[in-house]
Amino acid sequence: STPVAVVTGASSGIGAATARALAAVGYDVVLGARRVDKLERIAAECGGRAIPLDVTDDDSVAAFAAQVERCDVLVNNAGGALGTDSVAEADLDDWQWMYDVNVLGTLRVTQALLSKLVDSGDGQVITIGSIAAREPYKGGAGYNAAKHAVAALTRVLRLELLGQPVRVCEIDPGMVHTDFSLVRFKGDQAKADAVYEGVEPLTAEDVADTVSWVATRPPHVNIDQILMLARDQTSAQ
Ligand code: NJP
Repeated sequence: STPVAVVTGASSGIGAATARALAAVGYDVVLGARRVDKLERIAAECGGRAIPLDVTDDDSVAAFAAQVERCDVLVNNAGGALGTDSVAEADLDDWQWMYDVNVLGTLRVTQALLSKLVDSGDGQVITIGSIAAREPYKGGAGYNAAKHAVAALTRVLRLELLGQPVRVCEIDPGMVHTDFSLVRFKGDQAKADAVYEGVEPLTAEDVADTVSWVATRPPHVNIDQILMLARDQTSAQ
């Protein structure tokens, strides 16, 4: 029967493109996010199922997972940055959100679907991390810290699963043209646009292609970590 891919944060950007890409290589796709109207539109495009999901809410994650009968690929993509913070002036509410969505969100969804990934006989967890997990950059302390934690979680998970039929991969993109910067700058379009000055960013489809490539490697191949940057991007921008 047809393998199932679950994509979190599939209502826009990388998640939406990934849902389309995995549908195109033969997966039945389950799409989760909070904005159900957008989610349903994208699900219709790729013949998938839209299920409401807030990765910061235990009950929402449990209700989501209960509707997923089978899971061969889990793409932990829901996430983002909020605010431009320094360590000295960190906004604790922004940090709390970044930890809850990126770190605990990844943990909640992975925990909830792990037994189904094992039952698949060839499960894959593919987590969207960030260059921020590798390169510190000024103005993004909370996001840096959160994505470092996501990377640690992902690598420890792989060790815990050795000997079981589940592969674990983290894909760390650099600058990707999505709503990410608009969210980060709390709706300030001019600030969001300024991020891309002088650099042609990756597209969501570029990252989705990579997810799809990872997902279609043979079962004995574990692609551990991928760092993909825009050509003219020097460091974490
Ligand atoms: O951004 P965006 P991206 N529960 O804002 C969802 C990482 N990344 O595609 O809930 C469930 O278009 C939100 O859905 P909704 C980044 O950290 C990006 O760029 O409906 N879902 C939306 O679908 C993130 O991990 C760049 O609002 C929640 C999605 O997350 C991933 O790429 C660079 C949620 C965000 O889509 C995708 O981000 C980098 C919740 N509580 C890493 N909260 C970049 N773009 O430059 C949010 O290094 N979502």
